[in-house]
Amino acid sequence: MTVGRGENTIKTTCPYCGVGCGILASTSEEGGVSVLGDPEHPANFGRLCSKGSALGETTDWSDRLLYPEIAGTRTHWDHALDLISSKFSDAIAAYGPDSVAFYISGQLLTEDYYVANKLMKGYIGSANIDTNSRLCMASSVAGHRRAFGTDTVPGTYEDLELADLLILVGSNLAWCHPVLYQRIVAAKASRPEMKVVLVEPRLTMTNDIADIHLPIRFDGDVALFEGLLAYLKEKNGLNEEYIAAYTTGFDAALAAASHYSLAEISVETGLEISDLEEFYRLCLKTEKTVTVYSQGVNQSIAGTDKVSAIINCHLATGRIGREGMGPFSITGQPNAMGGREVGGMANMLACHMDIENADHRSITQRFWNSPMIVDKPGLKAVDLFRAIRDGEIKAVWIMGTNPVDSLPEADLVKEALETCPFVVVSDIVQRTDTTAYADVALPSEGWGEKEGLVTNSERRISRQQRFLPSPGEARADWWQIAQVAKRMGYEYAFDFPDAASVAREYAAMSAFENDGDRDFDIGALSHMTAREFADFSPVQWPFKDGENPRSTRFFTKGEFYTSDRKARFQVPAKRNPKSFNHTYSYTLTTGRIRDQWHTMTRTGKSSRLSQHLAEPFVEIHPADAEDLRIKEAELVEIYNDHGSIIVRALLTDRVSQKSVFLPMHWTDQFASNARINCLVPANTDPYSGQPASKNVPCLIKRFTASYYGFAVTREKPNLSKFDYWAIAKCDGGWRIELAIEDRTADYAEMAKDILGAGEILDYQDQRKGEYRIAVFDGGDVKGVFYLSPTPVSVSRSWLVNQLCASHESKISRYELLAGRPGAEGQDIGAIVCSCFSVGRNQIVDAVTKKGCVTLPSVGGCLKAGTNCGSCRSEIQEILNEFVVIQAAE
Ligand SMILES: Nc1nc2c(c(=O)[nH]1)N[C@H]1C(S)=C(S)[C@@H](COP(=O)(O)OP(=O)(O)OC[C@H]3O[C@@H](n4cnc5c(=O)[nH]c(N)nc54)[C@H](O)[C@@H]3O)O[C@H]1N2
Ligand SMILES: Nc1nc2c(c(=O)[nH]1)N[C@H]1C(S)=C(S)[C@@H](COP(=O)(O)OP(=O)(O)OC[C@H]3O[C@@H](n4cnc5c(=O)[nH]c(N)nc54)[C@H](O)[C@@H]3O)O[C@H]1N2
Ligand code: SF4
Ligand SMILES: [Mo]
Repeated sequence: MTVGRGENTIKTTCPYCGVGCGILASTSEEGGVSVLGDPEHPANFGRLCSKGSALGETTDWSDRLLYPEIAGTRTHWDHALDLISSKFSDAIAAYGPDSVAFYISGQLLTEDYYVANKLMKGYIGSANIDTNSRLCMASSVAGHRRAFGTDTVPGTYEDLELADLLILVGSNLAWCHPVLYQRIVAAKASRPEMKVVLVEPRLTMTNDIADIHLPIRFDGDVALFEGLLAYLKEKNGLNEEYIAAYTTGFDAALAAASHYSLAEISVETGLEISDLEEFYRLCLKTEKTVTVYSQGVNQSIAGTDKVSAIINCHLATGRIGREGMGPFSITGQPNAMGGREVGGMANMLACHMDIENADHRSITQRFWNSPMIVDKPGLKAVDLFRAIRDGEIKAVWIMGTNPVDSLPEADLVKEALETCPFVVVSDIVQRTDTTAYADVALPSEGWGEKEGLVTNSERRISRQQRFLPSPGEARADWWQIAQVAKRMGYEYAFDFPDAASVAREYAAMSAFENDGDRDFDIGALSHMTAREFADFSPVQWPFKDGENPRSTRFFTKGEFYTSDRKARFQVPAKRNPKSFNHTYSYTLTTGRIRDQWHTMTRTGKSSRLSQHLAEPFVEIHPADAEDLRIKEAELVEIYNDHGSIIVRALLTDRVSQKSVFLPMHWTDQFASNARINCLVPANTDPYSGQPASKNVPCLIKRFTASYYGFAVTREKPNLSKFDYWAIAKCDGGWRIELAIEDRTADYAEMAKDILGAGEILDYQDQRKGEYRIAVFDGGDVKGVFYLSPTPVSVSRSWLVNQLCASHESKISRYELLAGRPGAEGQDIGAIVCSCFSVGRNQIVDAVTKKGCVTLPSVGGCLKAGTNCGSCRSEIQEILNEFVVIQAAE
């Protein structure tokens, strides 16, 4: 895991979250990749989280799409590109430019985004190009634009450390932006007076740093912040000078906010009046306040209003654009911000210019010297896939995203792709739920193989660097688009020799006729030489031609990007609390887990990352489980009018009663039936078009399994016969959870399907209905399979390491059948620290038997938590549990 800084070490940027950490990557002679945090990168100063640290385990070529394919058969690039250009051109000729579409991704590099956007909006003449940022950042973008006149994040990461009050709204920072979370933990340790408030319906690991947790009712956020605005006014806590000098619309916003009594706000937010008052008092007296928000805010039918309600409070107090102050929308994907800058969404032009603005359209068209320029927004993601389903779109190109899993009404997306006459998918992985529908699949270069720019949450542009050979015939995404553009007749505008030339053109565009009336200006990069591009150092924008790089904040003294340079207060839509009530008994919320990234195409390849939570699950309150007669670790069916899925029940009071939490990650590649988006209706925010993925009505019932199974196997078996299965990578093979409904199923037959043939050792307990079997090949175990009428109870963390161990002795073979180590061995329990594979039982032992009562002492004893730190909040939770018990004894 450690790397030196030898000659073959290069600087690059992490391809996962929007923190945008700098990485030092090295390759060994055998082709292995190891990574370290870059101590000089201003996002992470050397830190990395569990996902970043495991990057070296995801760069092998297994599962990769290596060659272009037409209808699943390998073909030449020329054939594939010719076919795409003719299908797109034919559709445009027959049905017009709006009959084709691109659906792209915040995980593409800026250069990819720029070329795609240029082709669609300036040459094809449609704005039917949208991105998965629609599911992610669209409400923040809409909220920024209507308040500031442009999509600007005013502050920097440093502000989060300098704040005296940090309000985290709908953000599970500890798991989703772990390095930024670690920076806050460090800041709080050095300035204990800093207060953190967590506004979050569940108890998440982020609660570890919270002084106050406000377990808000789903979508109660607008009420919470409107209540705050009214309170600040009542207590003379507003900055009247800032309001008067730099804003308009305050009176209307205040009038709307003052409409509700504290008692009404208490009902809408589900929070006690005393808790509301405590929070509001803290806001009143703390000048240095930063409000960080993420998907609990954006992914809502009131997402844009939530953003506005938050921004209103910052404008009204003048707490914006100054050290330790401001609203801070944190981005999810590595280049979510870059995609916004480059106009990757259906309702924007490049470089933060607006489709609706005739001057901006003219600037864009003249800069590109393009035959046309769009003058109306295109279809946003949800509408785009509906249009595909309805036959309006004849050809679509999907790039760097997996919509069959990640869009709401996901089964409609399947139907749409089945119906669409021509589907192109560019991906790095051969088999995803989306490539299954590709007429043409194009192999893209992945992280480490491609090069270009990305922008993180604080407007800092960094570089992803190439340091690995491209597998097979994989090519850069921008190259693929440029090749098609050339074949469509636009050779002159898409003749980019390399990524640097794309970056230079884009930088020049940002400065073109920009006299300071557009925020986004990176003109200084327009003269970059190839060498400077290769050695690119992270830089925050704006970065104007002739200026030196510097750290900047926006709006300290107004200067917003509206016609009168004043910010606009917004009036959130009138709320009808009754509209939150639905006839279903449960509310389902969806989100992320620590060690997986979205649809798991990359993190799912790392056996270390796959051990933390190895199966799709639902967090359900013990009281609800009792009502539903569901016991711990049984399987449950979650369903509604849209669909149904089967997952494992995890009983916990981290969720409140009548609400459940499900992770978004599992796909048909990793589980039989756990694509949560087949349950999520496509309800969208009226301004941003962002789907409400966080507040989904559902019902729950116990899944009646006659048998539960667990297996570890060397080979990946075909599991389609089972009613439930989930598979995860482990060292030397796979770990598999199973269930079947059929009482009469044949044990031995099942075992053969899973383990194959070999020397058998088995055991059957007829009374309990249990069956256990291990199959050997000489001294190696091919696999072990356990079957039971109740959830299988074996030591999974021990078993997943047995595929790589020798099993010559009888004793060790019987231990395998027993499913746990003998007296000598240790059952380490569920993995908590994935860097050093430290399990829960080991930590409990260290606390209860070895006197480790602090995080550093657990680290000293077991190394747990000493590398990336992503597990520290979980260790702290175990400490809290057991140190308190010990103290009480
Ligand atoms: N490990 C990991 N990290 C990631 C990712 C990943 O896949 N895995 N993905 C990245 C991406 S693209 C993104 S966008 C970010 C997302 O980062 P986050 O937004 O932090 O993550 P989520 O888990 O989607 O949702 C955050 C929380 O919103 C809460 N919530 C639900 N409804 C409401 C509500 O009405 N109000 C409030 N206040 N809260 C609510 C949920 O309980 C949940 O805990 O993470 C990024 N980082
Ligand atoms: N219910 C629910 N749904 C959600 C969310 C939620 O919280 N709840 N969150 C939403 C959010 S915020 C997001 S960002 C989305 C994410 O959802 P997706 O974007 O669909 O998820 P990923 O797994 O990141 O998909 C990226 C795809 O690109 C491929 N890929 C990786 N690198 C490259 C590359 O360099 N080039 C190309 N061409 N392909 C590459 C990967 O193999 C993978 O197939 O999900 C959204 N959906
Ligand atoms: S916090 Fe983790 S996932 Fe995010 S950029 Fe840093 S190392 Fe990558
Ligand atoms: Mo996202």
